[in-house]
Amino acid sequence: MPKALITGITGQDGSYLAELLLKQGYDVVGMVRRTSTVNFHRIAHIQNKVQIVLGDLLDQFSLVHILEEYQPDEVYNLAAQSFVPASWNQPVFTGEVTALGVTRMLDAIRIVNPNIRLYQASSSEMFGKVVEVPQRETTPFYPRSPYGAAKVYGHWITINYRESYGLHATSGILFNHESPRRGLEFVTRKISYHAALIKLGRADELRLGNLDARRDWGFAGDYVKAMWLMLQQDEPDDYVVATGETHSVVEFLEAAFGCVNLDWHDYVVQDPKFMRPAEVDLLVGDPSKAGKKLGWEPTVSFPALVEMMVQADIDLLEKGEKAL
Ligand code: NAP
Ligand code: G4F
Repeated sequence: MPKALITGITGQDGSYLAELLLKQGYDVVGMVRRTSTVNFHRIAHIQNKVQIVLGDLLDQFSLVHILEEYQPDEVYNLAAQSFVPASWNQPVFTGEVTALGVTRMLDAIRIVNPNIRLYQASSSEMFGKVVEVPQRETTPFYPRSPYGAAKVYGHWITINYRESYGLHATSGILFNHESPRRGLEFVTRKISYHAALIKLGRADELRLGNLDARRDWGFAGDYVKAMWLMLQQDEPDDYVVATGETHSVVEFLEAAFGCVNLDWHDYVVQDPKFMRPAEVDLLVGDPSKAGKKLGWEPTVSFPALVEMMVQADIDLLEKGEKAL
């Protein structure tokens, strides 16, 4: 039975990836950091099928000990401070986790067992103020936030350990991917949740920042399949994973409020609090390499994704469950 270690298993992607790997017959180990209250809501349904181990990307020895103890064949490094606005509030912390955390994991692999395959969660935020449309593996980076800059470091140190030590270290440059398990602070889930709240009469406004930003939004369940496919290749490489379509925040609003037969103009208030010091205006990826080499393609369209998220939030609220 192959064994995989997932860092960030309590996050959106970690939960979908754990489900996928369990279905593929993997023994799954999930690394979690110590918190004062348990935050396993995304993996509650599979908690008895995975092994949970305490560790932190800030703590080098915890990574070495976990690799020594569990001897995984594959490591999926999904852990990060992943919220872009928080990276301006905590730029050093973001660098420690999202950038240097990658080096800590790469070095732990090099020391314990250089045959372990690594997936590094790189991001389309690295393209930032884009110099080419659409963005592909060869597009130069121009990050626009401490988060984006940290991800550029993580991306290049992954390539460097591949070239320096021959590690099977692969970097997936994933464009935005969403789901009902997306954190409430990200714009898609903020919109789907508020559309549901407003429809059910439990809120009367939604405060947002820049409505003109454009993103290439896909479904997280599709994107974790690409991560797994990358580690099944004989050679490590870098891959863009995207839908190839771009939509604005306004288009997301139209679709989401359309699902509940409301007009978003009646509820949305623009609030300077949610504007960013430097914005990423347009992201759209070219996933043709992932299509050709991995046989990967997205299965969920933009309207289907929006509807899935709004419906899930309505169901959640109608059941009286707390949104997390
Ligand atoms: P997420 O929901 O924010 O999950 C992040 C995970 O990292 C959580 O499990 C979190 O644990 C964990 N974590 C944070 N700091 C840690 C530390 N110091 N040590 C150990 N674990 C730590 O993010 P996501 O959307 O699933 O994204 C997964 C990865 O892909 C991230 O690296 C993100 O930057 C990257 N990415 C995401 C997207 C996207 O659109 N979703 C696109 C490109 C790249 P807690 O639960 O304890 O907070
Ligand atoms: O949903 P967002 O916060 O995602 P963002 O910044 O694109 O980052 C996400 O995708 C990256 C991949 O490109 C990941 F690497 C990263 O970890 C994360 O998952 O914001 C999307 C857009 C931005 O342009 C933002 O300015 O929506 C705009 N926006 C407008 N109003 C808002 C809001 N974003 C948030 N979070 N909240 C608002 O009220």
